[in-house]
Order: sequence, then C-alpha cells, then structure tokens
Amino acid sequence: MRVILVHVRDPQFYALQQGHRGPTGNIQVMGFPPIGIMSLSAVLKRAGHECIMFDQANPETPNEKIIEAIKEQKPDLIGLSFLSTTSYPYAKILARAIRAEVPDAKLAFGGVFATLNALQVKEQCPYVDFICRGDGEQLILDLLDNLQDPSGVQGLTWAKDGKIVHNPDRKLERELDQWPVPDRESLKLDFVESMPLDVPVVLSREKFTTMQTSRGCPWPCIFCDIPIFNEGKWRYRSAESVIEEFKVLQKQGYGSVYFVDDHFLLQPKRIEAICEGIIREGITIKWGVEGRVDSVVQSLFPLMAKANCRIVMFGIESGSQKILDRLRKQQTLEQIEIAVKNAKKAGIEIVHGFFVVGSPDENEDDMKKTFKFAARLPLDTFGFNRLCVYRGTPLWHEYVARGLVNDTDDWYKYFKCSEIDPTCMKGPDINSARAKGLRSLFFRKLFLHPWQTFTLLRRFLRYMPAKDIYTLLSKPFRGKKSGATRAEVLSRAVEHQDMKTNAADLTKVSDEELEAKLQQTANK
Ligand code: B12
Repeated sequence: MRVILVHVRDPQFYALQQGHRGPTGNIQVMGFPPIGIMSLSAVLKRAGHECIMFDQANPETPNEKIIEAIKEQKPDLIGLSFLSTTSYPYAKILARAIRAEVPDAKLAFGGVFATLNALQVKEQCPYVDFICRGDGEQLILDLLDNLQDPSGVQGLTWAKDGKIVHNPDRKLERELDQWPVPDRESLKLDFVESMPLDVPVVLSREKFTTMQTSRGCPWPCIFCDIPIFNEGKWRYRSAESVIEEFKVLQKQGYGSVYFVDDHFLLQPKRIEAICEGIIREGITIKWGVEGRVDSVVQSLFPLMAKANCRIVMFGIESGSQKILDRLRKQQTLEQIEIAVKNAKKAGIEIVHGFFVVGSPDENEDDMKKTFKFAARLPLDTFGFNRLCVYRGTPLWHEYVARGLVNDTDDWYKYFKCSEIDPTCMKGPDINSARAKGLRSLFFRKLFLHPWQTFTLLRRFLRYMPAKDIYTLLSKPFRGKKSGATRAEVLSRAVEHQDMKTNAADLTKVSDEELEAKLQQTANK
C-alpha cells in the first residue's frame, strides 16, 4: 500500500536562508529532521509498503505541492505528524485543505499532542479519520491492514456511524531494537545543526541528524508530559543496536548527531557499552545528549568525551531551590553545580543549561538568584524560556483545580504561566528582570570565564557573519532604542521568541481567523 507522511510545523521557524543549498544540492534547513515520520517510513518500507515523506520546513514543498502529490499518488493513507500545541493549527489547516480537495482520502494524525488530546482532537477535526495514540511503528502497520474496519487497532481514536470510538491503548512496546534505522535519506533536505536547540546560531555545517536511543523519563517535573506519554517508564535500545545505527550514519556521511532521548543519562552499563562501541568501530561522528544533573553516569563523562560526545544539555531550570522544589525537579543546586563542573572537567565541548523564568511563586529575587547562579556555573550556552503549561501535565491539573484553566475550552491553547497564574510575576516584569539578568550574566561571564566566552564567540564566528553576531550579542544592551525588540534580550532573540509568541497566539484563535492570518502572511 502507499502512504504519504507529512511532518507539520511552522515553516518560518526553520528555513535557513531562502533557497540556500548544501554541497549535496539539497535545500538546507536549520533544525531537527522529522525523525518521527522517518521512523515510520522505515517500518513501512520494510513491510513492503511504499512511503513518500514531506516536511513543511522545506520551502519548496508548500501545502499546495503536498496536495498535488496526494492527487497524483493517490495514497491509501495520509499521516500528518506534529509535536505540539503550536503546530496543531497548521495540522488542522492542512488536513482541511486535503479533505476539501481529496474528499475520499484516509487521513490520520499522530504525535505527542494528538496522543494526549485524542478525543478532543477527533471531535474538533471531524475531517480527520484517525487519531493515532502513542508509538506509531506497529500501529501504522495494523491500521493499513484494517483500514476499512479498524475496530481492532489498539491506540486508535476514530468514528463509527458518526460516533467517536476510543479503541483501547496499545501495550507500551519495550522491544525497541526490533525497529529498523529511520529512513533519513529519502527526504531530500539537509539539516544544519544550530545552537542548542532551535536557536539561529549555526554550530556546524556538517551533515546533521538526530537519533533516538531511549524513550521516556520517570521524573515527575510539574511542567512535563513525557511521563504520561510513556506511562512513567523509561525504555531503551541496546548498545549494539545504537552502534549499528551509528555505523549506518557514518557510511551515509553524517558528521554530527543529536539524541532526542528524554533522558539519555541513565543506565551506566549501556552508556559505557555505547561509548566503547563508538571508539572500537572508529566512529568519528560528534554527538550530543540531554539529561538530568543527578545522573549517576557522571563518572562516565570522560569516556563520553573520548567517544566524541561534544554536547551535554542539562535541565537546570532555576538558581533558586524554592523554585526547583515548586517545579518538583527533585534536584539541588549543589547537584547542578557538580554535574556542570564534571562535564566541563571531562572535556565536553558544549555544556548547555536550560532555564525557565516566570514560574509559579517566583519573585524578582528568585530570578536574580537564577542569573547569578548561571553566571557562576561554567556553562557554555544557556537559554531562559518563559514557563508554559500544557494539557496533561501536573501543572495543568493544578491549574484546572485552581480554576485558572478550563479543561473543556482551553485544552488546545498555549499559555505562558504568567498569563494565567497570579502567583507568577507579570509578563513585562519577567521580561525586564530577564533583560537585566542577562546583561549582568554577560558581564559576569566575561570576568569569571573569559576564555570560555572567547571560545564561544569564536565558535559563533565560524559559521555566522560578524554582523549577525553583533546584532545578537548587542541586543541586551540596546535598551529602549531598539523599538519593538526593546524587551528582547539575547536569549529571546536567539530562541525565536517573537515567532514562538506568534505561534502560541495562533493556538488561541478560531480556525477561520487562523486561515485569514495565514493568508495575510502568505501575501506579504
Ligand atoms: C526534539 C524535540 C523538539 C525539536 C524539534 C524536533 C522536530 N522534529 O521538529 C525542537 C527543539 C525544535 C522542539 C520544539 C518544540 N517543542 Co519539542 N520536543 C522534542 C522532543 C524532545 C523529541 C521529539 C522527537 O524527535 N521524538 C522522537 C520521534 C521518533 O517520536 P515522535 O515524533 O513522537 O513520533 C512517534 C509517535 O509520536 C508516533 N507518531 C508521530 N507522528 C505520527 C503520525 C502517524 C500517522 C502515526 C500513525 C504515528 C505518529 O510514531 C512515532 C514513532 O513511534 C519531544 C519529547 C518527546 N519525547 O516527544 C519534545 C516535545 C514534543 N516538545 C514539546 C514542545 C512544547 C515544543 C515547543 C512548543 C517548545 C517551544 N515553546 O517552542 C516547540 C514546538 C515545535 C513545533 N513545531 O511543534 C513538548 C510537547 C508537549 C505537548 N503536549 O504539546 C514535548 C513533548 C516535550 C515535553 N517534555 O513536554 N522540540
């Protein structure tokens, strides 16, 4: 059977430069490849099906082109894959357009957001036939075998005789080694590695991709829904299977890989075996991971560095213990300090800190502590995002109980916590405290870690014009004169804050308004 899979996202986030091509002749896109659909494509092809993939990050395949391909190829199933609340509006638009032009198409949605909101999505999007929940590998095969009557397909939400049917959940698959290596080469796009994670600072021009070696994270942080998606479990692939994938990537010419695992730094034995395998097989690919600071794996940081691990990103969140406890991070400031120092001492080239600002019960003093703490740590890069709340997370449940969100009306909306929670600082105050914090962080970094600052700048300059670096770095210091961007500071600028805010706003408008807005953007 023939399947078309589309990775849906806000296209303006990703295209590097209009029409920019890499050495392969493919369009270059800054960001992460759509490993979800690439994983499904490999599974489908192995089972003898045909699969064609599209990624909305590609400026050369706008929705019209995708619809043209659907008309031409007449697929048995069209799967739209998207990650989060912010891409849901784009998924709706595309699905409606497909339904209008190809009335008999079989349309499916999948991904984390669709999984966690399956009933609501099915009700809001009657033009989508199937909402696929959880892991998609076996599900999509089962669905293709039962397209006419999917009553026995576990993990599916669909409609029969106008009534929504929520088939039972699929048992969480633990045998991840059974799945083939993702089909990375069929999508004619080259991905460029940017500063962690989706910020517009190019880190390397080598062929870049992502890999997933484990799924899930068992910790109960109040802002995260990963434990729900994975039923609180952590599942992993064997070291042998990870090495086999590395060998394939090396042959395909990849120079750098980022692991999209929710928490890579678990199970020392597996990590040791992965690192030893990389060294033994002479694999030269550089790689990066994310993990918690309380990981017991830290004694392996030197081995990881030897095996070409060059990026470790920690979820630090705050420099105030009070806020860490409020977010139920179950980590201490001391653990953070030790982990960052250990990673640097071991020779990890880039150690990144994810921070959040605008948390419940956070005051200006807590924010000051966060920036002071960040300055003291030998971090190479950092990001300070505004805390947001997603449906399904413990924080969402708390907000429902406190009457701050309405589960029936607000489920698809994207809220910065400060917009709805009176215990948060007000948005403009958070922004100005963040601007101040970043300015002082910059100065402190210059004095406390001058060599590190210098190497960071040198790294930026390797692939970016000096003018762009200047614009980026001077932002926090330009103050009110810089007009609309006056509240913007480095982290906001580099993290696409404007675009993120626009994307977030789009989740709150009606479908009609949304279409009008998209039309306006297209006509600009
Ligand atoms: C890497 C990543 C990113 C990357 C982008 C990756 C990309 N390809 O574009 C970056 C950094 C850019 C990013 C951005 C954002 N992200 Co993010 N991201 C992730 C992360 C860590 C991994 C995603 C991944 O690659 N998974 C691996 C692949 C194999 O899995 P998958 O895509 O889920 O696909 C599987 C199934 O879902 C299913 N499936 C998927 N599609 C389909 C379709 C069909 C038809 C079928 C049958 C099955 C199916 O089958 C696949 C194989 O099993 C996840 C956490 C997670 N574990 O999911 C967060 C996560 C998805 N992100 C999240 C968020 C909030 C965001 C942002 C909104 C953050 C922000 N404020 O900007 C943006 C939104 C981006 C967007 N356009 O939607 C949240 C979503 C929460 C929610 N409920 O909505 C998550 C869950 C993190 C979290 N802890 O809460 N993200």
